[in-house]
Amino acid sequence: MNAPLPTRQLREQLYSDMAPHHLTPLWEVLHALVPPQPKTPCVPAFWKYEQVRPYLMRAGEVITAEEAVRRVLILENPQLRGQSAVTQSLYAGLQLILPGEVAPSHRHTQSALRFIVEGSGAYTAVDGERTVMHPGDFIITPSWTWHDHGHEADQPVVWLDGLDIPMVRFFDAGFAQNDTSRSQQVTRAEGTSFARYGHNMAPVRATSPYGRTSPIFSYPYERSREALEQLERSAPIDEWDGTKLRYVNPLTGGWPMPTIGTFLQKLPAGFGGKGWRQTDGAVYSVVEGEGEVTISAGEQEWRYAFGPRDHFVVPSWHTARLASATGCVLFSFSDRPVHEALGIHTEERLS
Ligand code: 1HN
Repeated sequence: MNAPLPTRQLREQLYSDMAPHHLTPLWEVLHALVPPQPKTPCVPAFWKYEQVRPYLMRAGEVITAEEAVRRVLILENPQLRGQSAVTQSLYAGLQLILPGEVAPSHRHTQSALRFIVEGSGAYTAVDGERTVMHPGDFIITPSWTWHDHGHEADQPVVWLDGLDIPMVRFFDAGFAQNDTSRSQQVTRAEGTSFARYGHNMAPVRATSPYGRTSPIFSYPYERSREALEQLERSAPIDEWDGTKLRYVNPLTGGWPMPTIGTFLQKLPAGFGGKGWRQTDGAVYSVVEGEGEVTISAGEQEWRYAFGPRDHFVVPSWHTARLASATGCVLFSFSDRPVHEALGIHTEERLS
């Protein structure tokens, strides 16, 4: 007679017997499935513009915008290489368009934002309306709208693309189509969307033309910066954020995009901010000035000294704090609208 098998062996036998039937025991993975606090595979990362720019310009020499469709260097999280992701839910990239080029018209269910990093005079066309880009402008391409980019001025133009690609991939909900024409026809004068929706007014019978996405295609930097500058002079400065505003959809007061929240903040000269952490991982684009971000998780610490056009990512539930001797302006985006929609957004401000 065989002696009874030890418990461990009995369990292993069970696992291997049921494996061919696509069954697996929960109790072996339970703790990893519901960790006591968020545990992201992402790590903080920093892209210094003067290091990235030469590669972008080389890309401009080896492929045209037309051939590439979109000539972009993806900012990949070092722990998510090969996944085209800067966080688990978000995509970021730096796109280059050169004078005379066209990035052909297409549409997809993924929503996109552009934040202009360098150069002026390129345009993006969304749903029949062109918008000329200037540094610091925040531009939206709503889900499933035709969009193409072109450039009729004389300097390279570079912008940060932020898309919800990993999120849409997670839900297996991506559709895309190429347009029959290279550049879409212009059907509305430039500035129409801003005139209709960008002045604390709206058409009397306004229905939301792009569903849950803002009807404003471009939020000009000049206007956003002016607001921050005035508030910095005349209102209390937040000890964590400096002076920080979020962009809004004027028809709802909510986020400008259903999946991505966007922010602009100004740190005054001499700012030494307190630390915070939150569940939404965020990508930052430095607009003006210099500063330093310190990010920590457990025993590990990352410290980046940043200047204009540098980019960095603060992953979920990593503690971050900002400092600036000279004062600076930072644009950022995160997946916060989705956390809020799901009722799981959590933020902790450390004293
Ligand atoms: C896209 O359509 C753009 O329109 C940029 O500029 C980046 C990344 C993946 C898929 C589509 C654009 C993109 C993209």
